[in-house]
Amino acid sequence: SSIALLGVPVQDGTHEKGCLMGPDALRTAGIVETLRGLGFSCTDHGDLSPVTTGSDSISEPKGKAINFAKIAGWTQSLSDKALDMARSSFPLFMGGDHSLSMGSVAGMARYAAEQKRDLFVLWLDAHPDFNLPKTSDSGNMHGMSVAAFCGLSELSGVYGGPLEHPVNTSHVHMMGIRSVDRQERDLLKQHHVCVNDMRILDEVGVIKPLQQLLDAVKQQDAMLHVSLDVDFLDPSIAPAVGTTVPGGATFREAHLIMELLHESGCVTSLDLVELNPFLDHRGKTAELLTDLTASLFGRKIFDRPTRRPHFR
Ligand code: DIR
Ligand code: MN
Ligand code: MN
Ligand code: MN
Repeated sequence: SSIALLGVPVQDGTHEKGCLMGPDALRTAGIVETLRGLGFSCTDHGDLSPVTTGSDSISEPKGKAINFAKIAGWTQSLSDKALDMARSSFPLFMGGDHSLSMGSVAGMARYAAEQKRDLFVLWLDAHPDFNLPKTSDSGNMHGMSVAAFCGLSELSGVYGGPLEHPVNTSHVHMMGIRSVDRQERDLLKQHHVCVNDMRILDEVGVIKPLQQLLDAVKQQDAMLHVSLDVDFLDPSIAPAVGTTVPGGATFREAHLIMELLHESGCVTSLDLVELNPFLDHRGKTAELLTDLTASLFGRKIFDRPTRRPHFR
């Protein structure tokens, strides 16, 4: 089977600059070579360019949504490219900030519809990213991705009109959540999103909530998109992100999730997002993301390379 990598160097969805270097940091960490080493054929499609959307075709929403037209340009470009990549391979999207999921997930939902299958999303993040322009305190669009690809009408302008294949909100499963805005919380409840916050991982661990999702995916023969925000991980192991939140997933929790996902055989596409190499220590976060990706594609602990001493 073949993996198609795409860099999406968008950073207009966040306030902190540096995410545009994320794709190159993952390449430098050896993501292509690592996947080839696991026996996959792996093509790097380079970096995506956004389409320029004429201001007449963009209806800006009421409220705060910084760089709305630019994000619309990335989203529409990426949705088409994701659909195209999915027809021939497993798409792996390298961010870029989390607004990229507006395009990657929408594209995968279009592909799922072509296949007459449903799409589930596993959202690994400290944040639910379920804000709307009218609920967001920051106005940063990386905090609105899930609301967008679930088809909430306030954000349909990023797609140039109502979304034809929105993801069902009850098909979105979140893990690692520990920073929720007040009005975002009300929206999540209203739309029946499955939110496993950090407390749930503390109490029952990662296996049970993950198994619930995988059972649902298997039962419906659905597709599964995984979206991994660096801030899902504890800042002590993954410092290279603009929005660190204490108390994140540990190294072993993260690898266990990836190993279980591999064994399920359910995953059909992946985002690696919010990596800001400008904030990293000697590429350690890029290497951790590469190692987690390797676990998702079947690498076992005993096959992992030993890392250089400065990582200990
Ligand atoms: C916050 C932070 N909820 C916002 N979101 C982040 O700006 O809407 N998502 N950092 O990853
Ligand atoms: Mn580049
Ligand atoms: Mn996020
Ligand atoms: Mn986040």
